[in-house]
Amino acid sequence: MAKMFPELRSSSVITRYHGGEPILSKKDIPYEADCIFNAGVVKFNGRYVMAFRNDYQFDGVGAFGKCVIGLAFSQDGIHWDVQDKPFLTVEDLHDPDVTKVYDPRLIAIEGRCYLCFAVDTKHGLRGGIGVTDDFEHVEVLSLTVPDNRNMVLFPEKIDGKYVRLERPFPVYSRGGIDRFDILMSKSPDLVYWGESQLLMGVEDVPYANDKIGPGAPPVKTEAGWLTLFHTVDIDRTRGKNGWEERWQKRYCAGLMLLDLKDPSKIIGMYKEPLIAPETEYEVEGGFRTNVIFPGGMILEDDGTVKIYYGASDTVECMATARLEDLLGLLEGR
Ligand code: BMA
Repeated sequence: MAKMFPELRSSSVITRYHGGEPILSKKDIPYEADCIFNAGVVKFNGRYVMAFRNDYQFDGVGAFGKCVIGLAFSQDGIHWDVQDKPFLTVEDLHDPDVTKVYDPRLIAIEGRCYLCFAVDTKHGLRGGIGVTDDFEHVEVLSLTVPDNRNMVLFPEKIDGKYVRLERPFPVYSRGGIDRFDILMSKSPDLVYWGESQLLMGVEDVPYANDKIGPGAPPVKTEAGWLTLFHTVDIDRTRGKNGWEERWQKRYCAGLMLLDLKDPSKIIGMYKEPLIAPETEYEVEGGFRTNVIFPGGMILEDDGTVKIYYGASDTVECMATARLEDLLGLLEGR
């Protein structure tokens, strides 16, 4: 039987903004919206940009009829002006196979803004990479084969190549259950990807027993690439909430450090969750329970780190920490 983790707590170096109150939720959206979560955030040309997921038209049972990606701008990374229409929809992809776009991440590379996103199709889940220069249109550069998602890009080329972290879903070869790991691939042009290799297995995370996946795009520090990932532990005794008959998973945010020159080397990992679900919004205020889903991390000039995460698939929240405190958590350095 899988190991259980009854109590998981957030690190004391983390401070939740306003005690865990959302920084963005449906009341802030000027068009039809219900659940606002799993956002990507980047600092780009002097302002903060957020791409967020909006699930709406809840069927009252367990699913939403619509899901779009919205966009917001901010001067301080906390208060947001939401654009008056969605940024990326299923229709924008002009592909009859696509049924849903969601879970965006934003990355600035060489003066352009890139978007990674998940795509559900009638033939599997795919990971998309797009680029925008005007924050009106997205040019889609590539889509993975199924099943893969949770992709993040590094903010610069390493050894002349673009690098991404990703999370395929190898169900067939993993015993028919969730045992999903983080892989890394490289590309000369963001279109053709290869040199794929395992970065971290779920068994390498002491507090996960189900799956892991990339979270926020890596941030460059003198010590290495600092990055957040999500982790899932499952406990079969967990029960019902508002969304599903049996929601037995808990999502946390994890922290690791990758070698600057060779990011396939993990040079530090915090052996406990950086953020575990604890506040009302995170534990039971949403459509799901116990979900922290990190999608953005920004290092400010004064050494403060802003961490953006979806809480229980319903609202977007933020926490801060000092870079030196985050680095101090990492074992193996
Ligand atoms: C994952 C994704 C995320 C979501 C999480 C928790 O599989 O679908 O978008 O936040 O589950 O429900």
